[in-house]
Amino acid sequence: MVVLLVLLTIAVAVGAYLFLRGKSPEQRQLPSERPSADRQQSTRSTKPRAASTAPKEKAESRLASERPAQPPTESEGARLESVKAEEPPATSASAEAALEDRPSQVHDVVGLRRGLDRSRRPDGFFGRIAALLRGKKEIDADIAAQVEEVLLTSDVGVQTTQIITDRIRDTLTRQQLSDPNIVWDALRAEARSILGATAQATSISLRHKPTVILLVGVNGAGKTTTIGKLATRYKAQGRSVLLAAGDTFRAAAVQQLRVWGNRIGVEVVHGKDGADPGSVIFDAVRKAQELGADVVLADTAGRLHTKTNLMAELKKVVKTTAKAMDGAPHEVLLVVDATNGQNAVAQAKEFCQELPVSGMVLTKLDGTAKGGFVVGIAAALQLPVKLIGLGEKATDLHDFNAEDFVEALLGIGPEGTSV
Ligand SMILES: Nc1nc2c(ncn2[C@@H]2O[C@H](COP(=O)(O)OP(=O)(O)OP(=O)(O)O)[C@@H](O)[C@H]2O)c(=O)[nH]1
Ligand SMILES: [Mg+2]
Repeated sequence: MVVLLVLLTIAVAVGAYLFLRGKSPEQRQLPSERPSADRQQSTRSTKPRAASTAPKEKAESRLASERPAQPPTESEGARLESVKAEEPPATSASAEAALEDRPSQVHDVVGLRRGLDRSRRPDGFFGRIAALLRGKKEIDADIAAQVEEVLLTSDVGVQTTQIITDRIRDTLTRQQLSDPNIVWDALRAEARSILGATAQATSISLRHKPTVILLVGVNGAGKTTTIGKLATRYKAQGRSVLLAAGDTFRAAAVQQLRVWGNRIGVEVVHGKDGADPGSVIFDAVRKAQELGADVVLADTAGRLHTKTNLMAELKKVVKTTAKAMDGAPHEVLLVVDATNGQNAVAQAKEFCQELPVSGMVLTKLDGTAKGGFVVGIAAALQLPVKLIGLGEKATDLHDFNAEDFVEALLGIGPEGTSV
């Protein structure tokens, strides 16, 4: 009997072993370890999953583009040189486009948003409008007036604020006006349309050899710093750069430019204290031609737009530069301190009346909560914003792109707002 029982137990054990061996590892899992067919189905097919991975992918691709450009290695530099040597002369529009400042055209929305942090805080441009609209069942006249006030106090300007709010009232139905998300989207669309309209030819073209870029603006706007940032960028792209110390007025100005020059490893052409700024820039352009340099970045002394003699001096600088090279300066960039708000708009208008300004550089956007200023000044001057400064470091210079900027400043609606 005992023997029979032992034999039976062995037979059952062997049978169970053989049965289990015939199954796949997956089949051997305990039911509780296996994802249910329902769960698999639901994660594969529902929209929330698609929606939650898309921003991650976007963020990753943006983060990849966020990395600062590294200086080319020796071999990369040589490659760049040979590519440049092989380039045919720019004759057609497409050839010109190929010589645009392409490598810097990265879409760094993450970096932009970080730089615009003050504007996105609860007490900033984004935060204040979002707080007004969020959770509202109805956007009544009172809220509309408060939105207008935020736009006005964020230096969007009276006229532009009026245009934006009128358009929103005219285009949205009564029902749409009671939906905060729709109102928010309409605001974003207006900002995009205003900035987009002035955004043609925003890239700085480097098709001339050398391309001469003159920076002008009021005192302390960030001209010299922007030159340092641009020189860093161009050098990292393998281009040869010369700096012209056209600020012969301020005692420490040449030294400030030399510090940048030494740091980046580019030559600074300068004259004696009090020298004629035009002649310094003339010399720099001629030297760049001799050396076959790609870019001349010319600094000028800061000046108040109201000082007619100083504005006349700048006009002379432009004329003298043209004598050094036909068509130069190829860009006259007006550097504007964004923290000066509407004052800066008035100053900028005066500069534009006196000089062939080709675009703006808006600096210190990291230091203001009034990011709406960018929309205001672009609309008031009808002048492209070419670059924006978001800090003091060499890498804190961004190409301006209307889409990216609006995304960074007003991205995500009021209900899903994060400030
Ligand atoms: N936070 C911040 N500071 C900036 C930015 N651009 C320039 N600055 C700072 O602004 C100050 C003035 O910059 P400068 O480049 O000397 O200005 P400038 O227009 O050459 O001044 P002048 O030569 O006196 O007319 C410096 O302390 C810079 O570091 C920016 O985008 N963000
Ligand atoms: Mg300066």
